[in-house]
Amino acid sequence: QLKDFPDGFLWGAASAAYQVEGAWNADGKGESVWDVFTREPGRTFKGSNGEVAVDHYHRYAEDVALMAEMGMKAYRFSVSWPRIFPDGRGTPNEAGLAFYDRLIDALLANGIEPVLTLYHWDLPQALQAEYGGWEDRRIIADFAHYCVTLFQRFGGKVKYWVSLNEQNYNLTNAYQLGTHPPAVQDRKRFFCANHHAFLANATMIAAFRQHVPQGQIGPSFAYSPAYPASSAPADMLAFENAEEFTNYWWLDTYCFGRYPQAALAHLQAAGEAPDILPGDEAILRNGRPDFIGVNYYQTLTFTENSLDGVTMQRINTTGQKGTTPASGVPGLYKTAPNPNLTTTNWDWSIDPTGLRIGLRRLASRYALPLMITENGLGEFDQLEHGKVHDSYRIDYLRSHLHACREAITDGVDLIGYCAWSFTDILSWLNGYQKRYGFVYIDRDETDAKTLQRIPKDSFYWYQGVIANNGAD
Ligand code: BGP
Repeated sequence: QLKDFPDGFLWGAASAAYQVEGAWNADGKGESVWDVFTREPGRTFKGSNGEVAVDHYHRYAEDVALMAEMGMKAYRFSVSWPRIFPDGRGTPNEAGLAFYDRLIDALLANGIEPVLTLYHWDLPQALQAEYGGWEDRRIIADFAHYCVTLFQRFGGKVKYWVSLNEQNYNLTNAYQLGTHPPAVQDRKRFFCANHHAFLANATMIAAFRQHVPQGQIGPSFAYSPAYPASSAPADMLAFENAEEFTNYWWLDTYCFGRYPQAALAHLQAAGEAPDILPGDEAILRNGRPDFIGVNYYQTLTFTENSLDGVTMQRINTTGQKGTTPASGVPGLYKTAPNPNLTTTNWDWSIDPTGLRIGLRRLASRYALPLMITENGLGEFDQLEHGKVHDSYRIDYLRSHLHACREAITDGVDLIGYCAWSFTDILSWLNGYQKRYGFVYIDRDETDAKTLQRIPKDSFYWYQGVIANNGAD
């Protein structure tokens, strides 16, 4: 007998500023690193960018009305740092703050809990240009100043805060794969940028305790639980290595304030470890979150990697199935296909049981409440006679919600579920063709068309799920 979702469960959906807002230079907003990066040829799918996106900045009232119609209890969105501080720091831009006041007030008026993400990758370009963004310790104070500005402004009405969205995925792309700005491929710089992000995160959480004592804060982590490709000891070791380097490097540091030991020893020997200064460990220990935000899309399976040079992860950005090669770190691990799982067109494994396993692992290791801050299916949707019949998305979400109930029955303290995403949005590297929303948006890569909002079949299905508190 499965347990029910708890009363007050946060049934929601999510978005991120750069992916939905558009209005890239409206009302005093400064440039973000993504505004600049997407203008460089070949960086994104068919040159798609977020200059207009789905124009949520101007159409937020219509979007909130649709959320209310769906019965949503929570909406996770992010604040654009350069909308608040066009130069990254200094005096806040009142027009930027006022936009988020309007959005938050509209949500609250409709009984929708705002879940505010402080950072979803749109770093002010000014800070990247001035000192290299996350690679410099000055980012710690600038990020704290930006966050405290938001705590003071919105702390009275926003209870749930997400600190950094997918530091692991974003900085891996930015400093190892070279696919997000600043498009570097250097492991030493990668671990250095991460170290500063950890310090910035912990510093800001310490400030949060003073400014928003009744609030709850935690990171959103791109969590792909690892499997071993076989029970061969070499594969088990590769799996352990992958867990430390792809998951616990971040999660242990957020939650325990220290790096996992074997991974740190390896990096020190390889000359790739971050420079840890006296005092850093005390700062990290002071930043324990209230919950862990889980962005779950897939599990990854690992096998041994002899020193044959499979290094860089490759990301499928076309939707052509079966085009993603293995990736990993020589001597430690590399990915392997999992013959037990099917995949999406972008080669992401579909594994609801992996979600149950992952939630249990996190609950046991960290003893914190968990919130699913992203989960969803990116697909090529078709508009047919004014409707989108996305039964494949309903199947995906239904099976993952079932896994959530199993995890709750296993004792996991799960407080919310924010599907990715509410409307269709810009996918960072995949353009507008990879759609996730409950609400279809009439636009394509370069043509913003009408931007009309059209609820898909999944919209009405999720409406029923929420009305029945998860009984579908
Ligand atoms: C996460 C990001 C989201 C979103 C999602 C889907 O990594 O936090 O911003 O983009 O993944 O990814 P994609 O758009 O690449 O399919």
